[in-house]
Amino acid sequence: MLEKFTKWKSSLSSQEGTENIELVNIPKHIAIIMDGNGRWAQQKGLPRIAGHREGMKVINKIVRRANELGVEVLTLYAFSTENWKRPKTEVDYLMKLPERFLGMELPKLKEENVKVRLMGSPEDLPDHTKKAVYHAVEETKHNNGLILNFALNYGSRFEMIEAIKKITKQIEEGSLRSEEITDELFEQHLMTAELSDPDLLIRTSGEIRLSNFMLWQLAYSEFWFTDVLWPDFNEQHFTEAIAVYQKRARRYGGV
Ligand code: V07
Repeated sequence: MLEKFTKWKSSLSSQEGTENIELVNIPKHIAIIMDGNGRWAQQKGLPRIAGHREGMKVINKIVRRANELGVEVLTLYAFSTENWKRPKTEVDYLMKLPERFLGMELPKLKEENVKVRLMGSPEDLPDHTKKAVYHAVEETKHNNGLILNFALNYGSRFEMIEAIKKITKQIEEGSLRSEEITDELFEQHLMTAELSDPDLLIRTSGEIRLSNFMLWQLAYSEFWFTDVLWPDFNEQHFTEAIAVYQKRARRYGGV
């Protein structure tokens, strides 16, 4: 039993503590709702966009740690279908973040064998945003390391309605019978068709709800909530969430 546990000391940041983490039973797919960026800025008397910019910097650290630990898929909720309701100046700023992030990080992501993937409706994004994200997807499509899945203009109910429409169309065309609708078939029509369901959901900033995020896919996932605001989130919090996941898995006799 003992050899299953390894003291994990970060090579990235010297101020970090050592976490007890098992290098077996790492969650394969981790999904994160990166909440609290606006609040972080407001608390500091800064404009909300300053929080989004700071939140963007956190992603690098988490991607690196996820890759080191052998996580297979990291899904990040970057922009929801509801976020269009925010003030135009904020939306315009948010829509610049994908190209900013990729402009700085794409070379490193390529080097680290990360595969960038998207989930959502890219059609409604501004052309400059689309261009940047499609370029990143194209440039990393042959990579076989960590899948970095950005939920961009994503909403779970919309995703499911779209799946129902596709299935209904096949029935109308006669290529499918309604008896053939199973959860496996439904899943194949979601935007996560090639991905496993998340094993662990992390939400920052103290909100204890799903907010229309991966409602189908999170049916059996472990949830970990923290009051920490996303710009303050770090590798240590991430490792703690994984450690809690592993403790729960052991308690339920899963391993
Ligand atoms: C956004 C920074 C992180 C905190 C949450 C909200 C603000 C990275 C991206 C991104 C998206 C797609 C992609 C590469 C990077 C991003 C938006 C907002 C809209 F292919 N951060 N980030 N996109 N924030």
